[in-house]
Amino acid sequence: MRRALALAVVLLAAGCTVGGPAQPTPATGSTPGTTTPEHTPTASTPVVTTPRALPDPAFDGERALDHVRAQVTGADGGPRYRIPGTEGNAEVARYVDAEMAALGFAVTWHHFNASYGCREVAMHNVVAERAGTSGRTILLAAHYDTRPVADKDPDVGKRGQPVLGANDAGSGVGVLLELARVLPPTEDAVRFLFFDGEDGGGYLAPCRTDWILGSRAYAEQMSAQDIAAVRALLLVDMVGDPQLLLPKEGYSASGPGAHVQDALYSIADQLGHEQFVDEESYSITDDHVPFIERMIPAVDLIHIIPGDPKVFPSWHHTTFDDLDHVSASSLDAVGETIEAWLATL
Ligand code: 1BN
Ligand code: ZN
Repeated sequence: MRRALALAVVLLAAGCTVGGPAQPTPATGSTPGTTTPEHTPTASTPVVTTPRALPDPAFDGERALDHVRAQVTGADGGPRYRIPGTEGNAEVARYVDAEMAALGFAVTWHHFNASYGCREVAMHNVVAERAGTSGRTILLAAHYDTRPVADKDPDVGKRGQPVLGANDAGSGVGVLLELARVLPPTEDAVRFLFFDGEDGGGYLAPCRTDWILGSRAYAEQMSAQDIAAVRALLLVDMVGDPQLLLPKEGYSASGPGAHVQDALYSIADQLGHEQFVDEESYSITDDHVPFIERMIPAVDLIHIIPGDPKVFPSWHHTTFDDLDHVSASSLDAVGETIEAWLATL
């Protein structure tokens, strides 16, 4: 929400829609979109440049940051961890449910059980949908659970403590909740997926847990018809660092969503968001992978440090993943880019 924009956007691979049935009523008042002729790029089709005025982004990074604060702060003002199977986790699932319902979305919970640590845990993905008219669906996703152990903390004595997850969980959810408020009109249905059970993997003691449990459970139960209707899945994870860097995540770049990734980076470039680094980087086992396995075009926007063998920022999976490492301006850059991309559909 910074400035009036009148940009000519290269819409190669942006997948514009044909003007057709009336737009579904947006959940809240938002700028009416425009439509342009269909262009579905293939290897043999030429580059087509379509002049397009992007509407002034309505996304507000400060509001997204408010949602991050709300997640990490308990009713007593202390830290709220969102470890699967805990009350803090359920509280934030209810917070997401309430926020999305208040915006007019149809909210359901996808319940599943998964092995986590040494026991079976009841988990829940929160699903919120705005109906469309095109028969196609856009999926927007983030995980809301947090890691039970800060196993990369520089202080060995703190490695058994939980991660607050202001960035690693909080930032993605914050962006999606604010995006839901300003969601542009689309002919496609828009389904928000808030995943549980993403961040329990990679540590051994005392019992092994896997990553991406909620997204895997959700993708596995989707019908072939539901899968076929999905136009794209966009995942946001760890997008709040003041020094945010978003090179192109590898599985996204080499998978069926490469054209969606290209479109997003083109739009970010037009908007001047330098956090988006137009080079391919590491492949991350994140919540987009179960969808790529089902051949859905899926893109992960995740903070990776290009060329750094440590891959992630220094606060990752430490007790430093707190509000001091989340900035409204980075949330704004990511939210504005996704908002503008949605407006091209
Ligand atoms: C992303 C955020 N991830 C965890 N927290 C995914 C991940 C999987 C990261 C494997 C490192 C290794
Ligand atoms: Zn994590």
